[in-house]
Amino acid sequence: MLGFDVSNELLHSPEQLRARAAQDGYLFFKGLVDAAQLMQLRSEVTGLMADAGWLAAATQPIDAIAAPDTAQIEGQAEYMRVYNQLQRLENFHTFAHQPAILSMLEALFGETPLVHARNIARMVYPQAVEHTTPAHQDYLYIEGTENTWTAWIPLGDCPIEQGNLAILPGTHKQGMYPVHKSLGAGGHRIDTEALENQFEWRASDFEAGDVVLFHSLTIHRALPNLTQDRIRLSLDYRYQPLSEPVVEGSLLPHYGQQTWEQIYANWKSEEFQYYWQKHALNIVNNRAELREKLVVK
Ligand SMILES: O=C(O)CCC(=O)C(=O)O
Repeated sequence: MLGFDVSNELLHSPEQLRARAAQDGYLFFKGLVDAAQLMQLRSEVTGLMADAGWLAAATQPIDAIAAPDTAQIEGQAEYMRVYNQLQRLENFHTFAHQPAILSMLEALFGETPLVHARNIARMVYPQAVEHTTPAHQDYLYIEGTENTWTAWIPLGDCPIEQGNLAILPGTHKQGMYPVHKSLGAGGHRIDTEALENQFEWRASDFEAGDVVLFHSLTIHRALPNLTQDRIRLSLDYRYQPLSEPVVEGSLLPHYGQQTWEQIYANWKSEEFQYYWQKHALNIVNNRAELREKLVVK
């Protein structure tokens, strides 16, 4: 599989940045975010996993090595117990406001970006390959403006075999594709076989600090985690132009199992609490029929 094109040289050329984004539907940057802060967050997340007994005895928590013969699967009770603790980490949410991401997006959007509040982390086990995130377009789940971009950021170095994100560049130009019910994040899969004559999948190894961002209509999926015992850890943060429509769900905690008040309970700073309330947002409803129309029966 071809690697991502690196766009760092476009960071100071907004027009070229916009042209590449319009052409490919994704942008990949080496070392865009602060690797030391990212590793601090990794140590907090893996600390929670170690406390929960998820990691192999006599290993360093930071390495996220799974205890033998275990798999935690997103949505299941034990996964959610730890995930809800992760959701209360201040650094997990504040990291979405990394200045380098925001200034790049300001150039891309030509206006101030809105950081969605519904931040997501993934803890993906090699023993759960059937739950690998299937090919999909984020707009199905996010709605609001199509001009929403997801930043996918592994929590540390992440070689391709840990199950990195793969992208089908150019697929953001033809609207929404039909979906089939599926296992894995989101629960719906686009059948990409026919598209692969026209478009080519890309994916890359990541070093701590590398970021890939993609448009809400760009088809992407996760590759299987083919390692023996390494848990793939990654972040999904979402952004859109401040003036464009946003649905309320994008401003609520992921999974909705706890309130912002509970999430903020032990935070040290108020700077990034309820930050979106400072803006007069264009809040719109979900289109209830969107998914209904796209699911192939
Ligand atoms: O990291 C993953 O497995 C899924 C990420 C993704 O596709 C998404 O959040 O849209």
